Amino acid sequence: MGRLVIVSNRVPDPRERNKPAGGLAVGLADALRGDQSTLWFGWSGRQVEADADPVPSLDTHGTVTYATIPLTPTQHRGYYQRFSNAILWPLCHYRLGLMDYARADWQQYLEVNRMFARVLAPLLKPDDIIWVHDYHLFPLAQALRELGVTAPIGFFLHIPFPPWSLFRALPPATALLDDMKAYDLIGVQTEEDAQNLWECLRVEGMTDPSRVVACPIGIDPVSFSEEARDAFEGPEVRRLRESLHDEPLIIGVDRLDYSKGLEERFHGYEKLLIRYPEHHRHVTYLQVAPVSRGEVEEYRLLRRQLDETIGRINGAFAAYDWTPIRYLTRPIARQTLAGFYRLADVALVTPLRDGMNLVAKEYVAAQNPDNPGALVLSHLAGAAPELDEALLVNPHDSDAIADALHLALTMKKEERKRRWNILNNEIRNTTAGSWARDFLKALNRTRKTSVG
Ligand code: ADQ
Repeated sequence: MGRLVIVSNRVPDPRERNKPAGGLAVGLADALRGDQSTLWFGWSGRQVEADADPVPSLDTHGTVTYATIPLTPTQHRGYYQRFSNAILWPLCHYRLGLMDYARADWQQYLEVNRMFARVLAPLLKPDDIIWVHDYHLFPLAQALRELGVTAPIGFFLHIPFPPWSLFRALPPATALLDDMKAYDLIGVQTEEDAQNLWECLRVEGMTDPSRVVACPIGIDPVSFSEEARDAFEGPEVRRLRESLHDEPLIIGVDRLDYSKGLEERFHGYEKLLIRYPEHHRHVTYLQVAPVSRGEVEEYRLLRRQLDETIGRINGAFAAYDWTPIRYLTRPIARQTLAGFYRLADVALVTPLRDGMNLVAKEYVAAQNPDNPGALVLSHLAGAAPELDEALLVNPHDSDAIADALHLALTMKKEERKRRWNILNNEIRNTTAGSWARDFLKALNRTRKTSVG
C-alpha cells in the first residue's frame, strides 16, 4: 500500500496527543497506531495575516508527518466560523432555524478549499491514497482534481447528513453536491446518513450507490479500558469517590454544543428530582462540558443559558450538604475522564443529533465487568443502532429521560451485566482500527476498479 494522506480541517498538535477534546482527533489518533507511513495535512490552529498561499510546516513523529498551515483571520471567519460552523453544522444536525447563510461565507469556504488543494498538491506522491475528513472540506477532492491529482480520494463525514428535503434549503446545495462527486468513496456514520446522502447525490446525477458507504467509527476499547482501570486507582478518581460518600453518580461528557441536547438533558434530570424525590440528597450528576467554538454567537448564547438553567436547578433542589449538579467547562485529561466513567453508575448521553458519539462507546469500554454501570442513550445518536441494549430515550422528552434515569439508578446488577455484555461485544467488534482499515480497503478497491 502507498502512503496514506489524511486531510482534516484541524491537525492535532502531536505534543498534545493525550488531550484532544473532539471526536475526529480521538478516532483518527486511535486508528493511526500502526506502521503505515502517513502525511496528515490541515490547519495548524494559528491565524496569520498574509497575501500569498502559506508554506506548510512539517513535523515528523514516528511514521506520521504533520504538515500544517495557518489561516488568515478573514479565511478563519468565513470558512471556519461561518460557513462550516454557523451554516453546515446546524444544517447537518437538522437545525435549519439556526442556519445563518451569507453568500460571502460560501465564497470564502470554496476559496480556502482551493488554497488547501494548491498547498497540498505539491506534497503528494504518485502512489498516495488520500483520505479527507469532515464537512469543512466537502469541495476538496474537486479542487485537487482540477489541479490534475489522479490518486484515489476518499471522504469521511463525521456528522449526520440530512435528507434532500432539508439539505436543499442550503443555497449552494447543488454546487456542493456536484463537487462531492469527485470523491471515489464517501463514508458516513449510519445507514440513515448513507441513504440521505445517496438521495442527494442521485439528484445531482451520481449513478453508482456503492460509492456511499455506512462505516461507523469506533474507539480503541482495549486501551481505553486499561486507561480506565489505571485511572480508577489514581488521586482524581479517589477524590471524586470520597466526595460522593458511596452515593450514586451520573456522568455526562460533551463538547459544549447545542447538538448535544444539554439544556433538554438538564430538564430531564430536573424531572427526575421532581417525580422521584427518593433520589434527593443521594444522586449527583457530574456534567463535563468543555467550551467549544466560543467565537460563534450561538455557542455563547448556549453557554449563558446553561449557566442559568443549572443555577436555577441547583438553587431549587440543593441542600446545604448536597449539590444536585456539578458542572465543569474546562477540559479534563482523557485518562482521568476514563476513570470517572468507570466510577459513574450511569452515563447520560442524549444528543438531539450526533454523527456517532464516542462518549457512549468510551463509557461502555471503561466499565468494571463485575459491576458495570448503565448507559442512557439518545435514539437520535449515530451510536444508537449499534448500542440498542442501552436505555434508549427520545432526548426531547424530559419525562422519558427521568424515567430512564430512575430505571438506571435502580437496575439490578444482573440486568446491568446482561446489557453491558452485549454493548461491550458491539464496541469490540467495530473499533477505530477496523473503521479505518475497512474504509481504506474499500477506497483501495476503487483504485483497482478504475485502473482495471
Ligand atoms: P464530537 O462532536 O466532538 O465528534 P464525540 O464523538 O462524543 O463528539 O467525541 C468527543 C471526544 O472528545 C470523546 O472522545 C471525549 O472523550 C472527548 N472529550 C470530550 N470532553 C472532553 C474533556 N472535557 N476532556 C477531554 N476529552 C474530552 C464528532 C461528531 C461525533 C462523532 C465524532 C467522531 O460530532 O458525532 O462521533 O466526531 O466521528
